[in-house]
Amino acid sequence: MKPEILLLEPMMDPIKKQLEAAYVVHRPEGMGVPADVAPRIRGIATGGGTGVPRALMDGLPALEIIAINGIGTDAVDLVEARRRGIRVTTTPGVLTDDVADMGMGLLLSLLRGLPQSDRYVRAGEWGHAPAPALGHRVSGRRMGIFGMGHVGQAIAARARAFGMPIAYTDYHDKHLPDCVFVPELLTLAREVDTLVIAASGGAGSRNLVNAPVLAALGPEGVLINIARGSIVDEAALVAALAAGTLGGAGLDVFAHEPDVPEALRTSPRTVLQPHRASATIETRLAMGELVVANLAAHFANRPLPTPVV
Ligand code: 8YV
Repeated sequence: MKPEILLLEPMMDPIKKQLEAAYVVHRPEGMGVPADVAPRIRGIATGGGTGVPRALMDGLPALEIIAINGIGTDAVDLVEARRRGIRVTTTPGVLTDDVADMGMGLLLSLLRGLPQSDRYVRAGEWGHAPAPALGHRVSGRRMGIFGMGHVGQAIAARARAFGMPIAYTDYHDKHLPDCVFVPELLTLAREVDTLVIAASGGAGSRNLVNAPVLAALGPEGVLINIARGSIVDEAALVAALAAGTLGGAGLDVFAHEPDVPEALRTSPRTVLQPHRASATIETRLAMGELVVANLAAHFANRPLPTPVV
């Protein structure tokens, strides 16, 4: 008999087909699982942002494995997973470049005003209405990276090609060439004009990018977030953008997705994306293959390719 699993986020067709070939796949409406199905669920495939709500986890007594289609584990209670002996896997490595690309894309879009100019051309305004406002130079800006893991280092590699001096904050000095380690985030924000968040989400990083950090970035400073919305005090961000004490923000992630505060949606100082940093065909296929491989290994009693728990 095929094991039964929950699929909590849509996945690409070839991945979905592989899952359906190997498992009885249930796609719950919202997060509600019918009472007769819940006791039979042995696995979950979910996204990094969606994770598994604790109430759902608690209602699945036979749950053995959570395969996250992403690298973030902040939406899964890992302590509880360990306690219950539930395995947890992620998809490291395969999405690093795409996420870093999105970070640079947001930075370029924001500072060069690409969305505004695109709208201007599409609207047939070119030659008929005043040109969009001048943008700001990207090359040579002072890059600060908060969280120097794989994604942070991929951003550093790109920033280097843009002639940017690079500084970063992390738990400890990683002794990286051409990158200055700054232990305090507030100090980092004072020393740079471009802050890219590439840190992990979760309780340890909640609201660390707060009003003082945003004020330290300053009116010429910009914030780029391709990590987790929870890391930013969103109310403080809204206030700083409205007051012009922060120059701008390029955001792929938000505190309460998919809800985005109206002030961010209407601000001329923002460029926004709906959590899309890993959303390329190539990467989503590679991520999905890892989800499939982890589930397959688990149900065949083989070592998991990319376990976290
Ligand atoms: C994905 C993510 O958008 O890696 C993560 O943790 O949040 C993203 O890559 C997501 O996991 C896909 O649902």
